Amino acid sequence: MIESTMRFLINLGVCLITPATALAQDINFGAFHTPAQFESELMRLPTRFPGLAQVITIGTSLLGAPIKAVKISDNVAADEPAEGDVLFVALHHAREWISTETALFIAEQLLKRYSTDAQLKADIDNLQLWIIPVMNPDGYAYTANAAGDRYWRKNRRNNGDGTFGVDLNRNWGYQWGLLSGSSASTVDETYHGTGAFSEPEAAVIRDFANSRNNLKVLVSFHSFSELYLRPWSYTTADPPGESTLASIVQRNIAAIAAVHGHTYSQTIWYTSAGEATDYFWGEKRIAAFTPELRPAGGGLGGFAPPASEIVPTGEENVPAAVALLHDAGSREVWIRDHAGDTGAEPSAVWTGSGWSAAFWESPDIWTVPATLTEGTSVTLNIRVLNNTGAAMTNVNVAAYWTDPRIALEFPSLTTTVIGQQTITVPPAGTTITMPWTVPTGTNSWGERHWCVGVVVTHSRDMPLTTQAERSSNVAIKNFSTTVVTASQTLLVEATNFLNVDAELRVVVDSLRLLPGWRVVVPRPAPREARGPLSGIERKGRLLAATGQLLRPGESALVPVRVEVPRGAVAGQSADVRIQGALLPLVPGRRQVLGNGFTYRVVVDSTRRR
Ligand code: 0X9
Ligand code: ZN
Repeated sequence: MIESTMRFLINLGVCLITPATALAQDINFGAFHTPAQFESELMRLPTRFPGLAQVITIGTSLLGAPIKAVKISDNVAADEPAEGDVLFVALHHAREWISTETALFIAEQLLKRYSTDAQLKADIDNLQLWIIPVMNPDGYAYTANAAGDRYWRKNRRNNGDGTFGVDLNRNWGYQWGLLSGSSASTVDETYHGTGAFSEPEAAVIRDFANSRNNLKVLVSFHSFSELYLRPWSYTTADPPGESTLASIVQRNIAAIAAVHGHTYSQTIWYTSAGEATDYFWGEKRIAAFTPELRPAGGGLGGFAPPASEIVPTGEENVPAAVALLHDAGSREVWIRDHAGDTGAEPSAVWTGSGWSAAFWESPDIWTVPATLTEGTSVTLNIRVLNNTGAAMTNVNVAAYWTDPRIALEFPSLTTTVIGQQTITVPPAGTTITMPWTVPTGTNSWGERHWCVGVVVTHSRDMPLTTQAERSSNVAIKNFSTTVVTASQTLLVEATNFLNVDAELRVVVDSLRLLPGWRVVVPRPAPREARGPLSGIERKGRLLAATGQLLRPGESALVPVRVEVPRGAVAGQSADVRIQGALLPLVPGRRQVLGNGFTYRVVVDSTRRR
């Protein structure tokens, strides 16, 4: 009787005290969580941080377990597609428990610091952060099950031959199946599965990432060895944009080392094809990294370090995560992609028939003289803007040129360095100059067109992609080494690179024409066998000519002429932008032809109307 009364009182006491303390109670990282404890801590975050944290189920594992993501953002219940997205994933590999603990540790730290760290708050307010701490729930359950195996790596696919499991970090669709640190043998720890994305766990993360409007960076946490890896994984060769990735890796390694003195290394001694970060960089040019957490060494036991390693591992990885959020969420130093660019990313989007803005026409990149004669040395001018209100020191500005028909990203394997400077950018911005020897001859498509790209990097504001329209740190400018006079006709060449018949659409943007100037696009010659022409249409400042049908592989030359009024003075000039697109005759997406070009048209003394 006394005993039961006592129990009642104790329980009552617990009932009275629990609600307040449970909300305030931090997660205990003094021991590895069981999967059930982990789940309950995860589900407690939205209650502890209302309006800021949400847990959603993004898909289901092979054996039917939910795959969950913690979303951290202001207005957390609303999807804000204009904001950038950041994705952290852990536990591709079941036994790498410290990666899961670290993902949860980072989530809790960000949520706790949000209210006191104004910079972090601003970045989170400007982003949607998604943390998927357990990508492989079936494997996780198996490693925690006494009847299972603490050192299980793969998922729990029954391969049908007495073996189980696919290595989820060999199942991604970039270079999938290449026998480079990836195995076709079901029994192997690196078995790649029956096809790219054969495993629902990898497909769920891929689909979730693709459903995001504006994914900027991916971190895939693993253990162990204390490394901070970047693509490529499938080969030891450098990827396009290697220096962009390497700068981030070095900055993050320094941030990690500053906490407890553990300096993570940049390289691993083996390759792995079908790995997650290769997919994101290879397919999408989204910066992606693989930190391999503590410990630095050890055999199998390295996957089960002492629980006392959890907190320091989490602590040293928070600053690198915060730095990536700032890269993604802020715009400290930047260059405009077009005159209307505010720094928001993307600065232009494909609308189905053209780009919403000419992002290859940065007003902050120009030459003196403006007219380019091949082989001559000109002065390249670059204006760098500063959004912080204070001088920014140690800003690295790198300029490159390339053949825009080969690659339109900076840097890439085919870009040539024009120059590189480390500068201070005052609040009002600054313009730097460097000499550039104008390329001679023609590009790979036989055109006298070249593209200059500029990349601005600061340790607090790094580019997360090599593509101008998706990064305020990257800007490009197309140049033509041909100057046409107003009496000449431009011949614009377009090739149908699709494998179906397509209608050619040429759009001429007369935005910069002086009053009275006119662009003339002759009606394409009729081809009876290929249907009627739809002719020429004028919409605002755009002149569009459609109707020319091209077989696959076929090219057309479209004449474009600029007519100037009688009063035009010799030497006056205007830039005419020309963009081509292909409209497939079978249902399909319109395809843009290259990035378009801008011709400089000058009035010469022999002009006529
Ligand atoms: O092999 C893997 O999937 C990763 N290492 S782990 O010990 N956690 O399994 C490394 C993936 C990244 N690999 C390279 N960058 N080569
Ligand atoms: Zn791993």
